[in-house]
Amino acid sequence: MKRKYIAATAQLGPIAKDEPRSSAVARMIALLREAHSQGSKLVVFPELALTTFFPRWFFEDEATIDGYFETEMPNADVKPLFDAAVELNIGFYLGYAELVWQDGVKHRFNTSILVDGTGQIVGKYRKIHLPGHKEYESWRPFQHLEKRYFEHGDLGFPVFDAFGGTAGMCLCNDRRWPETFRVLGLRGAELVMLGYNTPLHYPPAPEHDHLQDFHNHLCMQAGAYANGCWVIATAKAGREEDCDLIAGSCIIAPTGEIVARTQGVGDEVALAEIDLDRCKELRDNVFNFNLHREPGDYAPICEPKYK
Ligand code: ING
Repeated sequence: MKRKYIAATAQLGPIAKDEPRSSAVARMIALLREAHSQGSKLVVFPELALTTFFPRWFFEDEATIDGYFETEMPNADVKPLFDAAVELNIGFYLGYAELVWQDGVKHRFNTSILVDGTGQIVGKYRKIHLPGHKEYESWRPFQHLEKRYFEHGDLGFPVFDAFGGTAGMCLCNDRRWPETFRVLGLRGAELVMLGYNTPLHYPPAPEHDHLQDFHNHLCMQAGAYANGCWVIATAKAGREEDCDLIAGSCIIAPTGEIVARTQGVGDEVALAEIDLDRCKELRDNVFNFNLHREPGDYAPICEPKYK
């Protein structure tokens, strides 16, 4: 695959609580075709793109919770998306809730995969920075129970030889932590893909609600610039089950410039031609890690958080 090609962010509007996976998949196939018709070779879908953002509710029933998870990937519901990608020879990033059994123990992760134009899964990531809380908190207008439903990702921040270069992934809250982009940057990531579900209202600090779009782009533009990488970030957006989710899906150049973004809060693609060779403009100069980094002075970054 060449190092210069058209890529797309494929934003999804709300997915209703009772909306079947087949509906979300059909919507994503339509976006895939739209992106392909405009020359795209790679499409990034949101975090948890197959269902509504279920961590907004408190569930006790195990079967209800498990109903939001995929036990195999691909599976019958998602296969049409894989088939469309193969038909169009287009790669994609997909976020979903992963249920996996390891040594007889059930594990649940907030997961994303990279799928190439032949339908092969070429990379997997499990969300490391889980926001929100573990127990029901009655004061909140809606819950954010990612710490209850997902385990801390156990795959680290891997990079993959894919899409013409070195690609990495993260998920939603990960993007707010500079360490995410720096670890991927140190591993040579030229392209970081991520999906997000970000409520407009942040109950612990409502005085920041009007800053959600600013903070969304701030952290990713900084991550792209400080690590000389492209960022493609895709929202699940709009008013989903009475909860407003921000949009702002975008493609960010290694310079930190937003070169494409969605305009609405529904299903929408935005495209840009990305040139992976542009990463060198930063990585050979202002962010030449070998020349300018001083890890000897960074120890506190890696100190354990509990004394
Ligand atoms: N959602 C949000 C995010 O990090 C959040 C949680 C919202 C944290 C607003 C801070 C402020 O974008 C997910 N799914 O991580």
